[in-house]
Amino acid sequence: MKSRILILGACGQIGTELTTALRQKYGNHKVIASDIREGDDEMMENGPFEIIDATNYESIENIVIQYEISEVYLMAAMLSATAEKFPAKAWQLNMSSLFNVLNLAKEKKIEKIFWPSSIAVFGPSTPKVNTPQRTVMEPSTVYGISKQAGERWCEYYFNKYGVDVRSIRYPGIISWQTLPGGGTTDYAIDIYHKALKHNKYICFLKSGTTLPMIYMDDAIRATLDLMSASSEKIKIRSSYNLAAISFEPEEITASIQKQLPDFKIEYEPDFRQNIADSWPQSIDDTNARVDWEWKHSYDLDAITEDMLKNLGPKYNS
Ligand code: AKB
Repeated sequence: MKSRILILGACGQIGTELTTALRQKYGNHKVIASDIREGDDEMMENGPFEIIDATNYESIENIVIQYEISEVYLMAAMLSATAEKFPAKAWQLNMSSLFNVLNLAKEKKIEKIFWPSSIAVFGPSTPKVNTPQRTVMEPSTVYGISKQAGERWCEYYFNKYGVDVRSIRYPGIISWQTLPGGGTTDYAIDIYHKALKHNKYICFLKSGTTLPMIYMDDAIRATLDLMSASSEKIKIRSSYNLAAISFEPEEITASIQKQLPDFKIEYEPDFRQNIADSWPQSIDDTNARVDWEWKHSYDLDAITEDMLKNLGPKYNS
């Protein structure tokens, strides 16, 4: 029986930690990491690694056949802020990579897919507080439009072709191992680096901008739990709302100041403010909690403690 896993986009923020977690769970040789570029030493040395362009169907198919892959985690994507600068490229990458894996499953070359969606599927007309699973969705960003269209296609491939595709609408993900690239929620990571380096952070969002966030450890656990849940439990084949905490820049600042009392924040909002303003402030994730027993464990102070503990040595703090 085929039983290997392929991660597309393994060198990105989520892909890096997902690769480690999957290798710990299933064994290094069972998890094939891939990206358009080589990863760090740990990524390259701990298990198989292949260069794959996720927009190229044949190059994915070759690796699927060569390694007898059964599951694909498609983590390659262009995030919200970068996608606003390169709309056509973002649409091409985000959609064609998804069609490639959906079609591989339709043709029974793989058995299961994980595809990440995002809170970006919601837009300015969506209820902002405790945003329900099913509600008005009129995303105003290229990234959000691609994620919403992707969700529709996932559900379509499940209903029409029986493709076992599973998905989470990730909030902003906070992590220390790999820097994020080109997202709007990235400020909540950058702030820790700048706190340790300069004791000051200039925030590209204005004060009072509340956004839903989650710690990487929780996000990875949610992903593994969703993928290992039995099929009958997965009632939603578009994408599950997922929540942990919500905060505004003042609150993360106050949390950091508990450990670095002299830390200061200033505000210089840029184009990312419009993106943040179009997104929910908090998310209702009852379906995930009921269907596959999702529960987060990190609150803001626990995140701050772990971030500063792990990033401190990098800045000699
Ligand atoms: C972004 O900010 O673009 C991402 C996301 C919320 O999907 N972190």
